[in-house]
This record gives sequence, C-alpha cells and structure tokens, in this order.
Amino acid sequence: MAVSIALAGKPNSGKSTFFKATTLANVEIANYPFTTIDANHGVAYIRTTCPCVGLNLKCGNCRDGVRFVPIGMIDVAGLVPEAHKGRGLGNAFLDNLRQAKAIIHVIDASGGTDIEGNPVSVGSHDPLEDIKFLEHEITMWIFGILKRNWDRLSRKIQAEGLKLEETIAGQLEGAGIRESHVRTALAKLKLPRDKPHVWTDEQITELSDMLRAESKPLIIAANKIDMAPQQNIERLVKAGAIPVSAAAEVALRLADKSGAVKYIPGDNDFIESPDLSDAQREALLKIRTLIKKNNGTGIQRCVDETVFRLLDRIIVYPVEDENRFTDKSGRILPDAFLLKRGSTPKDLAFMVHTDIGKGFLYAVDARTRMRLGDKYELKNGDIIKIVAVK
Ligand SMILES: Nc1nc2c(ncn2[C@@H]2O[C@H](COP(=O)(O)OP(=O)(O)OP(=O)(O)O)[C@@H](O)[C@H]2O)c(=O)[nH]1
Ligand SMILES: [Mg+2]
Repeated sequence: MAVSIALAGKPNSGKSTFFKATTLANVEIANYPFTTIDANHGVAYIRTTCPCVGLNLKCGNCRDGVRFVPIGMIDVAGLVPEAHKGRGLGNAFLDNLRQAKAIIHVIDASGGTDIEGNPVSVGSHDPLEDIKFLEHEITMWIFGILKRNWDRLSRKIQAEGLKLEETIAGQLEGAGIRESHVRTALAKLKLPRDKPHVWTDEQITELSDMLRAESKPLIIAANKIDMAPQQNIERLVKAGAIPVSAAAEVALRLADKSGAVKYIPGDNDFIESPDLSDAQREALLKIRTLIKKNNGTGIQRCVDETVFRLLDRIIVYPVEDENRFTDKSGRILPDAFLLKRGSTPKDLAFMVHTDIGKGFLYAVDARTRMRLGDKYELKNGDIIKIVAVK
C-alpha cells in the first residue's frame, strides 16, 4: 500500500466507527472504553475526479466520474492521558502506528464521554480538553523508545564516531521514523551534536516532539456532530478540527451497498430508492438534514485532506497507449498511483515496476503527446506513458 494512515484518540470517541465507514469492514463498535484492543487494518479510499471525465471517455473504474484510490487505514486501540506511564492499556500498542504516515485524531465532539472514554451525559465533558493529550502521548512513546538505550548509544556516538542521525533513526525504526525526519528535527533544534550523552531529558523530549510532528502529522476529526451541541462544534472548528459523523457515514455507505440509496462517499446528498419503509425514510431525512448543513458527513473530507494536504500527495495515471489512454489490454485509465508532490516520471516508473524504473528512457504526457524532461515534476491528474527498454 502506497500510504497508510491511522485513527487514534481516546477510547470511545468513534475510531472504529470511522474505520468501518471508510473500509466497510465489520469491526467491533460499542459504547464503552477499550472495545478495540488489537488494531484493525483495512483499505480506505481517497476521492478525486476521474480524468476520464475531461476526456469524454467512460473508463469503467470510477463512479459517475468520481474515482476512488486505495490507501491503508489502521484503527488503533484507545489512548488515555498518562498512557506512557502505564494508564489504560499503556502505549505499547502505539507500535501499530509504525506504518502510519499521518494520524487522524478522532475526538468525541458531543462531550458525551470523559477523558478516559467513559460515557457521561452529552455536553458534560469539554472536548477541547482532549485535543492536546494525544500529541503528548505520542511524543512520550517516541521518547520512551529513544531513551531505552540512550546511555549506551550516546556514548557510542561520541566514542566510536557513529553518525548521529543514522543512530537515532536506527533506534526509532519501530516508530516509523527515518533519517530524513531526524535530520530535519536536529536542524531545527540547537542541541550539542558532539555531546549527545549530555542531552537532558527535556531536550530529548523536545527532540521526540519534533520527530513526532515531522513523521506523524495529524488532523482532528470532531466526531458525533449528529448529537454534539452546536457550540462544541463551533469551538472545535475554530481549533482546526473537521466536523464529522462517522455513524452517518456508516449508515449511508451501508444503505448504498444494500441499494436503499445511491450515495457516493463525500457527496452532500443521496438518492433514495422508491421502495423504502417510513422508518427508513425518517432515518434518512435526519441524515440528509445533517449532511446538507455540514456539506457532507466529513469522513471523506478528513481522509482526502490527510492525504492531499497533510501528506502532499498527488495522483498520477500511467498508461501504455497514449492515444487511447489504455493499458496493453485496452483497459482505459486502469491504474492510479499516489506519489509525493515533486516526483518525476522516473519515480513513477519505479512505482509501476522496478524493471520499468531501471529501464526508464523517457515519458510522454498522454494529453498533449509531448515528451517530458527528466526533471519534469508530475502534476495531480497527469496521464503518463512511460517508455522503457524491454
Ligand atoms: N451519535 C454518534 N455516535 C457515534 C458516532 N461514531 C461512533 N459513535 C458511537 O460511539 C461509541 C464508540 O464507538 P467506537 O467506534 O467503538 O469507538 P472507539 O473510539 O473505536 O472506541 P475504543 O475501541 O473503545 O477505543 C459507539 O457507541 C458508537 O456507536 C457518531 O458519529 N455519532
Ligand atoms: Mg475501537
């Protein structure tokens, strides 16, 4: 999978419901803390306009011109404040965040669960209090891993001349932190490079926090807006959160799957089938009112923003026949690849296949039929033919 993102947050905030909404996997969901213990892994999709629309083609790989591109989704067990000191389930399970390139922090906007996820009456807990602790717990998880062998490692760096970045990244491999993250973090901090063994715990915490921000950027999903007090939603939006209702998205996707409605994830409306019961109609009316007001359930927007904005990814479509936009067997726009902005056609070639990358000669923009330079920066929506030695 090109990119995986994780759902994290306090227990009972709706992480597994969010997971189910995006993957349609049947996972356990319940109104008490620590329903999820072992992480759930699944496939979610980001939404984009299919290039076949602009080309007046019907590719057969999109829904009414809306293309869904797979990414990995991880639903992690709930985390409580002081988890790094062993509270709740502790934070060892954060190892599940290893593959995650970014985090969606799921918050219960309704205020109907306390800081540890126990049900309380709606509105009685202030969800703004839940925002900060997650970053701190992730930072302390990284700190814990870094500190495990720090005395030995820091002395080795000095005595044996080990490379600072490489050694720290090696220690944090299990947290998915790479040398480039360490380099960026160290460049921002003014730590004495030649004497890592004198770094204080405070300085190492600061480094851990920087590494967290570099390696696991985060957005906030203010969940349960279907029952949240309006002022909670407004305050959370001001704090940068995206308002969502995971429950509404699950209902719509299941209704779409069963044929009760036609709903394309991310839309702000749906079409009802004519033969619904009154009860179904009434439930759907509530959802329609909600998604009209909020311009959708917010779930798709969260996933898309995480991948496009936080991770700065673009989608590129490789084809083999640049005149018909097809692969060898005539399938129109068969594949969509997620790449980092700044990637070149050769990077794409390597993603398609190592052999194609190795044999890469040049690429052609299928829309203009122009040959592209080696340094060409791929753009979102590009359709590219790669020419490689066989
Ligand atoms: N009203 C409403 N309830 C929701 C929504 N999302 C989740 N819930 C409810 O919140 C409770 C917790 O949902 P889960 O998805 O199990 O929460 P979780 O964060 O995975 O919980 P843990 O696995 O215990 O950490 C369940 O009763 C869900 O039905 C929502 O958008 N609206
Ligand atoms: Mg769960």
